[in-house]
Amino acid sequence: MSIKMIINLSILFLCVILTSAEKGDGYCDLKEKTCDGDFLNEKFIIYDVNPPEGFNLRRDVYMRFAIMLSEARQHHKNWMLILPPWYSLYHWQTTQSDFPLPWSNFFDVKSLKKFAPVVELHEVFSKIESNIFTIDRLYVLQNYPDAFENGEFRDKWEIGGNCDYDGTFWGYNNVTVKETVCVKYQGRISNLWELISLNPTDKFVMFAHGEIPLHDQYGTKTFWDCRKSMKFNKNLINTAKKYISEYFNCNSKICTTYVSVHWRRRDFARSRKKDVPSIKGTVKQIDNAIKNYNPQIVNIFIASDGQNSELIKLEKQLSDIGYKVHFYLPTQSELDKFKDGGVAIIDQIICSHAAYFIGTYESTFTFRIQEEREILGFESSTTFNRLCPDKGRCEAPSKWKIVN
Ligand SMILES: Nc1nc2c(ncn2[C@@H]2O[C@H](COP(=O)(O)OP(=O)(O)O)[C@@H](O)[C@H]2O)c(=O)[nH]1
Ligand SMILES: [Mg+2]
Repeated sequence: MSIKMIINLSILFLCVILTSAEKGDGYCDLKEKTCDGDFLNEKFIIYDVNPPEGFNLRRDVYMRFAIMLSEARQHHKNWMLILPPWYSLYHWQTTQSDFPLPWSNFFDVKSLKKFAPVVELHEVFSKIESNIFTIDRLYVLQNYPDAFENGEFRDKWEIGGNCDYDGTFWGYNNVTVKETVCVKYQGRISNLWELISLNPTDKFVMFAHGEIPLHDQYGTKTFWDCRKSMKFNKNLINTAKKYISEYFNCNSKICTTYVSVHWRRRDFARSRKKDVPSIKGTVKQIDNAIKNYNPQIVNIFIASDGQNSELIKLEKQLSDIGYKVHFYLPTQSELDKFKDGGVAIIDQIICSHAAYFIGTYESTFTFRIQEEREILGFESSTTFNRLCPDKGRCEAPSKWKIVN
């Protein structure tokens, strides 16, 4: 046996030990030299989402794939999930980034890796030999025209038809695909393995319209374990904590000194007119909620994508009846650093720690705040509250309680 072979074998051995040792504490990090063996043996899935979808729906799509990949590990499938970078989101109107942003800008990727075998796309780029990243097969998922065939919704998929990939490969121009396959798909995400198994030699597989496959199970312990692993980037947390401490004099997880509201406007106020209140209606509902919950509270934190003119009106009307209204207004350097995506997360963190929260009906931005509050341990009556329309029915929000 040559010295070179011995060294190679030792590295392989070390890698096996490290990978198994790491199982309890996360998955192999491709940046570690010891994981090179893994890169050769691993296969990779990456996905893209319907271009107009926002950040918080995309977080749920991530969870579907992360859970699918984490469960696959338990059946010794050597697949990893590549985290699709954030690029040019429709709602990011102040600071559109010219380049794709990695997940580490927003999340604690080490924590994600503790739950699922995930890698950033730039980590993969640094491992491949070519300048071009070639995806073996791109499955463009499409909805069936009729989800309820014979009145029944059932899991199914079918290859065929016409389709185009309508995305941008996360802003990269060095990405190509060898083969594109159109697939009509409905039902649980784990059925994607059936598709993948049709081409067992594929190493890099991509799914476009990753929002189409659904969670196998929603709200289970595994769901919440995955959700808990989605910790935010430390700088965002620290900025939010500093704000809470400064304006609401609270340094604990569960604050008692302010109420928070997520007031979703823009496309929501236009397309869901019957679910959202007017400014006057919003003021009345916030005032009633505080009077019922704790009339001592005067501080209100508002997170919103609303226009300045609307926010000024809302602030004035609340101040007129004795409240102190707060918004998180980033400095220019914070905006440059965190971008719209980070600022939105800071808004969410501040909402999450408030004594009482009122959200917008069926907004995924609101859902993510509610989940965070469940994780923090708030009484659910302080979390699952919504703004109602000025007139007409006001359905209670669904309560997704944590399972530990
Ligand atoms: N900073 C900030 N941005 C918001 C707020 N509400 C909505 N947005 C922006 O609008 C986007 C809404 O899309 P999405 O995350 O899918 O949530 P949804 O459309 O409300 O379900 C967010 O990702 C943010 O970029 C808010 O309260 N504060
Ligand atoms: Mg949305």
